[in-house]
Amino acid sequence: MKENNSLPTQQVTEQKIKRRTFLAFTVFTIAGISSLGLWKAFRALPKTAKGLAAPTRRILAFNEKVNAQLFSNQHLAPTYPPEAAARAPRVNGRAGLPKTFEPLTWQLQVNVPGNPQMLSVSLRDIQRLPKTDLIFDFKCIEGWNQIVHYGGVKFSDFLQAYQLGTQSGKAIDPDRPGDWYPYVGLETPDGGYYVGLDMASVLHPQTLLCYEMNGTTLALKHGAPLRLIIPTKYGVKSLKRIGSLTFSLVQPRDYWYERGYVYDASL
Ligand SMILES: Nc1nc2c(c(=O)[nH]1)N[C@H]1C(S)=C(S)[C@@H](COP(=O)(O)O)O[C@H]1N2
Ligand SMILES: [Mo]
Repeated sequence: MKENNSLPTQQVTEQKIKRRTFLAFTVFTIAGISSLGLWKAFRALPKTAKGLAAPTRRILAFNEKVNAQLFSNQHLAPTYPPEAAARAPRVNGRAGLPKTFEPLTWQLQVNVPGNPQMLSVSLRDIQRLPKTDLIFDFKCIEGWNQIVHYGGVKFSDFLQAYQLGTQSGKAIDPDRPGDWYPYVGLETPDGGYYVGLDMASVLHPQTLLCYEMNGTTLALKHGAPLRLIIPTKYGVKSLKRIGSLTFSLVQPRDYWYERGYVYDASL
């Protein structure tokens, strides 16, 4: 016996078309109204301190935990030859960079809990430490990226040289994370821009305190005299014009976190 596989032809009457049109309109209207309702209900949910609905912030916090577990100092961002670097990289973000700034009298202020203004470090002091060059793909959350060439001191070398970053006051020991201050906060001299970083990311070998770009003095618009470069995170964390560096037991304030972004901004 053979079955007839072809679909049965059907006479579609005008009445049917009308009925279906009506049905489609009704369904779409209800769907539209209810999603608007859901959206409104979602917006009405209690906000966390950081301007996001609590469930959104919970999801972001969960993702950050997963990222922290996956983080490793052995994972390096890809690097490139110097010729690949942009000659005049894009300038993005001017928060905390007023024109009135005086670079010649600048010093880096280092603070530890209970002892603010513990240490001031001049640019010369920093330039005496071993220099590291890094050519990598800089990524901004706004959706652009470009290969840039920065030069400076490894953050970890700086901490080693000044015996900073531990609660015991001893030199940082990679095998004793319990002794590290868990966070470092960086701020521009005027406090107009600020980021918080976890110590594991600060100790990553490609995290640099930079005073050079393309082999010459860093321009003010790119963060002179000293800027952070942290290739394991989006550009938002690479603070330009560091004024102070503060070790902390709690998450330091963070400019874009306060405006609803994830805290860790890791790639
Ligand atoms: N002081 C300060 N640093 C900052 C910003 C800022 O607004 N102010 N913007 C950040 C963002 S979002 C990006 S993408 C990079 C851009 O660095 P560039 O201007 O050197 O390309 O700087 C970061 N550091
Ligand atoms: Mo950015």
